[in-house]
Amino acid sequence: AFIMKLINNPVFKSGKCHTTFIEETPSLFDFTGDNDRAGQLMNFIGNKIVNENPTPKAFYEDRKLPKYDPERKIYGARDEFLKLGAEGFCQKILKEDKLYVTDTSMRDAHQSLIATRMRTKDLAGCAIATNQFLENGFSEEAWGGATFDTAYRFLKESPWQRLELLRKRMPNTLIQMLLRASNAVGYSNYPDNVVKEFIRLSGKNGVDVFRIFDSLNWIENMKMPIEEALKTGKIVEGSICYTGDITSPDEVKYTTEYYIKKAKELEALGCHIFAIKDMAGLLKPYAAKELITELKKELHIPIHLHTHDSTGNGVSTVLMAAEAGVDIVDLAVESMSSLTSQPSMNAVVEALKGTKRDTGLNMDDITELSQYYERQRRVYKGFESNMVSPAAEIYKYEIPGGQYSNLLAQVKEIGSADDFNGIKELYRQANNLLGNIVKVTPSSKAVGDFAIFMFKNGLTQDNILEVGKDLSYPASVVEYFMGLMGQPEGGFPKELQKIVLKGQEPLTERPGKLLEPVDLKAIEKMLYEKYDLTGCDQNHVDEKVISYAMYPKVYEEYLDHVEHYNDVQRLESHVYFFGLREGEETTLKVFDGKDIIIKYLGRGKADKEGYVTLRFDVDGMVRAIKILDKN
Ligand code: 3PY
Ligand code: ZN
Repeated sequence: AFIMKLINNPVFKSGKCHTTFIEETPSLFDFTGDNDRAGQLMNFIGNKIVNENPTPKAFYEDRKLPKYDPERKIYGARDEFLKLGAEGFCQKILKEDKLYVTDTSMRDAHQSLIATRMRTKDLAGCAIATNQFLENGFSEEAWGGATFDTAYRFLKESPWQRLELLRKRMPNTLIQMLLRASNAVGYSNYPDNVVKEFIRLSGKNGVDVFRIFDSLNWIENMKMPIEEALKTGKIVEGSICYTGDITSPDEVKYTTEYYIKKAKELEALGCHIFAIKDMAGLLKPYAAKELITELKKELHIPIHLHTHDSTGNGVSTVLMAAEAGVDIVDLAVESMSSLTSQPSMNAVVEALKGTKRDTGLNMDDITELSQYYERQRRVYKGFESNMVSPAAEIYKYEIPGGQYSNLLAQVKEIGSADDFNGIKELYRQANNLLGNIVKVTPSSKAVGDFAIFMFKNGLTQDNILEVGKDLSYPASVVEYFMGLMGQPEGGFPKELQKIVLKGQEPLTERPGKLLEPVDLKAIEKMLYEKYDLTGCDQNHVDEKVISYAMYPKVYEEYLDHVEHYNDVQRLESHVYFFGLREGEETTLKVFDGKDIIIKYLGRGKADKEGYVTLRFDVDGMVRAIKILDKN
């Protein structure tokens, strides 16, 4: 492109140019043709180098994918599901001794350990191997929860493309997602038509298992999403969040009977599987034994256990549950496990090897997978939480894993790390003041926001009704007391509700029912007018429309990013986050199977306007770009 520009330049053609002609003619370097993908990506990388990474970039060894046997024919859980249907397959699981395993490495593990930052490129890099190694397992949790908005927001990639790619690379594996009932993959209730359309598209485009929970365990909020998920023909897991401690003599609310009652309600709604979702890792080993034993007596569908290892008791909890007959458990491959993530798959696989509950997974296979994640995880070091050891005190405070590390970061911003103990105690008090509720996205946010608010305003559970009378409360707390998250077990504490709502009338009905439907057709029209959607089939247009409906601002920022820099998801992760070192090159796989090799040659000094010229070698051609130094 450069040579063409040069030989077609009228001054160059006339032969009257100086030796400095090239340096003095910036237009020669202006590659803004519509197929100038490399130019856009150079700008993206250049910006990372100049503006976002002041410290020298670390060295990352070449990306090494896990080894697998390309000849091996796989017959996995998805094949069995396609043969037997959702109910048939789940009933078959119920009869088997094998402990089925879900690998959470592609969703909850990185959500809990590295702030949901793992990119599609890294997930896709081990997807074929995962499909093979998980042949005897149940599913790969790879979608939903916080991964949806994070993909657009921080990774500038489409979660739908991630689903499509993983679907292709894991044809024999059930892909599982986490759905926050009427909150879909968002943080507040959406109108019914949005939730329905989102579920339809998720099922159509690759999700095989829907795990559905409500942040207050309010079944009323779960009915419509369960019904819609059942319509897709996929596997539906109704899930109840574990809170409190069934083994404590003081537990009067979240008792074994509470969970049995909820589980039966979900079974009656037609769920194929019942899941216990222990998002904070509160289910102690002996509690797991009791709970699973009692649930097994009452239910006629398999039980799936989800827990976190935040307290350090995760593997014990899983083994006790296995002993009591749990059918499926969530685990993460070793290098993505423990602390705020799931318990280690490798540990459980080895512990049960040769026993009646043998998982059927192969230790060498999952070690290979674990080593891959270990290599990739290094790139995400900046997103690791400060938690370096388990914290059994979580039993007391009931703070979900992800929130625990978040809260620590928040506390450091507003005060000193020493205040953390005080904040944790306020979190406990805030939970009581809100009515001792289930704490999981988004209800956990209300508790966390409330605790910070109490800290800043010198409030405690003893003085709040007096001292806090005239304060205005955080949005999430108001939303909670308005009934916009649903109804908590046992109702709202009335006195505090009055103080917070200041005369507003709270809802008593399901919020989704009252919210005005979103005009999806109008969004489609707007997107067509504003963006180039040529080549998009209706399915892809529908994905765009629903993404906009749920996250208008975040989604538009993503579209603008794509327009400006093109598709960045195929860049290697260390290049995406840190750019290139001088002399370093990266191979970019483009969709038509072609590779572009981009090498960073070096930079000049900033000019008067503050622009820095960066030189690259793109497929053997030297190209330069100018980036404004914003520092
Ligand atoms: C989510 O909603 O993203 C969760 O992981 C809740 O535990
Ligand atoms: Zn979880």
